[in-house]
Amino acid sequence: NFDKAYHDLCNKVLNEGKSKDDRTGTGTISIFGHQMRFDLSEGFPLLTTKKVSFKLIATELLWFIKGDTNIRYLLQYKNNIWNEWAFKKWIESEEYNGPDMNDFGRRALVDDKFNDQYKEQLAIFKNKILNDDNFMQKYGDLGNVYGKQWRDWKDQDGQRFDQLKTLIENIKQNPNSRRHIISAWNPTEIDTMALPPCHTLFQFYVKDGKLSCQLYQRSADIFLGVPFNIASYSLLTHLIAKECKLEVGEFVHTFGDAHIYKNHIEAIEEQLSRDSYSAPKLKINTDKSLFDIEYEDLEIVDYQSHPSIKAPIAV
Ligand code: DHF
Ligand code: TMP
Repeated sequence: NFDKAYHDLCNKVLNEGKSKDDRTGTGTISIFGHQMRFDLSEGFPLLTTKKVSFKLIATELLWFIKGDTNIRYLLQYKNNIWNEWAFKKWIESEEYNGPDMNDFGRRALVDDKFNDQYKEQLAIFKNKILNDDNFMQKYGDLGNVYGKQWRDWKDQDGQRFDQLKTLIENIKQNPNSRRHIISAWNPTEIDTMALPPCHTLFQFYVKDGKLSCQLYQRSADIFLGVPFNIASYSLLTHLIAKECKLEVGEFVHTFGDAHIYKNHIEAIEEQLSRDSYSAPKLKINTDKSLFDIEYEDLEIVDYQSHPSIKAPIAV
């Protein structure tokens, strides 16, 4: 049962984690190094002890696969998960002349009047990303984040390299290879990114006609990020397996700094008090290639879950 691996991680961090300050000023409890395994032939690992949105996960993954780094595509699917990091670049720019939005993530939590102003500015921002092409190109882009590195890595001579296409060709032609790797961590481009990649590097492994994937996640927000990351890489494994005419094997999830933000502890305890349901199933209702699949081709069936649990994200 997939929820158990996640609950075990939560319990380990709650019990053994040490208090650690972090970039966002929120404060965490953290451990360094952990691994979970999910056998994808047993079902699709969308957590059931809280409701997790498959739509947000799938549209984000398809956005990476397209090589897109601009949040307009996400907003077109009503996916708001990357807004804060684009908004931050906008309010720190020369052109922004609205009310002071410095440190908006933390101030919005403690100051109701500020929160109203922030909501208003964010709504204006989203509207301009969706409707103003120039503005979208300038301020909707998160820099050279995942999609760019997966599909259009640039070497020192400016030559482009498509890691994802190359990976798929290599899996097809030389399944036994131990070099099926994609890296989103491009050290000389980190300073262009709105957020340096958390899911940093992943490797595929083929045995007995089954495709497995292991992810190294350098930094993991256990309550908000990890449920998305598990499902996202599991979906990617299904999509690549289908493309390579393989069955799915395991998703192995390896962590560096795995942390629970201090303002998520109550939410996690609520989730841990719940019993899990059996896992849902993924259906891919198309024979399109991986590069052409759209959200509408994907379906999660038999997903029964407890209600969602809201918690603030650390920006
Ligand atoms: N920053 C931090 N501090 N933690 C993250 O997990 C994180 N993830 C990012 C970007 N920056 C981050 C990208 N992925 C949500 C989930 C994943 C994600 C960003 C945000 C999130 O807020 N999930 C909510 C629902 C959001 C909604 O419905 O719009 C949740 O309850 O799962
Ligand atoms: P950091 O760059 O200071 O490590 O902050 C990134 C935060 O975002 C950290 O809490 C981890 C979290 N995160 C995830 O857990 N999963 C993700 O997919 C992303 C993008 C971020």
